[in-house]
Amino acid sequence: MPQKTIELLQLGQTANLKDKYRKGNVIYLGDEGDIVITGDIHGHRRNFERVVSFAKLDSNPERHLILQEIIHGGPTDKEGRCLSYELLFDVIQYKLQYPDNVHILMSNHDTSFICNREIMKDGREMNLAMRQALDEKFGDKSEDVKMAITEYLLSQPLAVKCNNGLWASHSLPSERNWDKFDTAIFEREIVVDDLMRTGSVYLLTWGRNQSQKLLNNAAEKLGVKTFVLGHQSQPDGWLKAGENLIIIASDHSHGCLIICDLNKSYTAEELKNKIVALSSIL
Ligand SMILES: [Mn+2]
Repeated sequence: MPQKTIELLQLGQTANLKDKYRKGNVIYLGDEGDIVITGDIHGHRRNFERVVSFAKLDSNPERHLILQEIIHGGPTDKEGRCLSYELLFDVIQYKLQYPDNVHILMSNHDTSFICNREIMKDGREMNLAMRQALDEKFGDKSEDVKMAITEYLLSQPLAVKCNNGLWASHSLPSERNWDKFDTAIFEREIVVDDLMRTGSVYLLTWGRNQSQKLLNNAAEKLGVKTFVLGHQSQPDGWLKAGENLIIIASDHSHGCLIICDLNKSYTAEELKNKIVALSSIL
C-alpha cells in the first residue's frame, strides 16, 4: 500500500516534469482549445469533483485545466488530523489520466510541506495536521511517503502563460518584495532555497495585496495582459482585484472557476463573464 502510493507520486512527478507544454517552470499554451482555471482547493473534494465533471476532458481533448493548492483543509480524522493528502493522490491520478491537459501549479501550502514549515489556516497548523495523518496511515513507511510527496510537490510548474495574454499562477510577489523577485525562477531548476523566505518561489506563492502599479510592472516584465491568481481568500468566490487581475477561490460553497478560449484575448473585465459558480455544476 505505501509502495503503490510512492509509485503514484513518482509517476505524478514524472508527468509534471514531462508535461508536453512545459518549458522551464512554465506551461506555455497556444491558440488551440480553451482553458479552465480554478483557485485554491484545500481538500474540498466535492468542488474538485464538480471541476472534473465540468471539464469533461474525455470529450474535450483540446481543453486545459489548471488546478492549484490541493492540500490542507477538508476532512479530518477523529483526532483532527488533516486528510487532504487523499485528495492530492486522486488529483495526481487525474493528471496521469490526462497528462497534457491537467496542469497543477505550485502553491505556498505546497512549499510549506516541502520545507516542513508551520502554516496556519483557520486557526489550525496544517503542516503538522497532515503529517500526523500520514504517520497514522502509513506507519513506519510514512517518512518514505512524505519524501515522495515532497519530490512530487517540488516538480510542479509555477505558472501558465497563454498566447492570448493570460497568465495564471498561485500568486505574485507583494509590493515590497517585487525588487527581490528574480524572474529567472521561471526558467531554471528550482532548489529548496528558492522556497525559503526571500527565495523567489516563496515570494511568488506568498505575495498579497498587489497594487495596480505592481500588476502593471509584472504584466510588462512577464509579457502578459491579464492575471488569474488564487491564494487570497475570496468569500464570494472571486474578485476583480485590479484592472488586469481576477482572483478566484474554489475551496468553499461559493467557489468558482473560469473558462475561456485560447484564441481570444481577455481583459479582467471581460473575464468576469467567464466565471462559473461551482455550485451550478452537478
Ligand atoms: Mn495559498
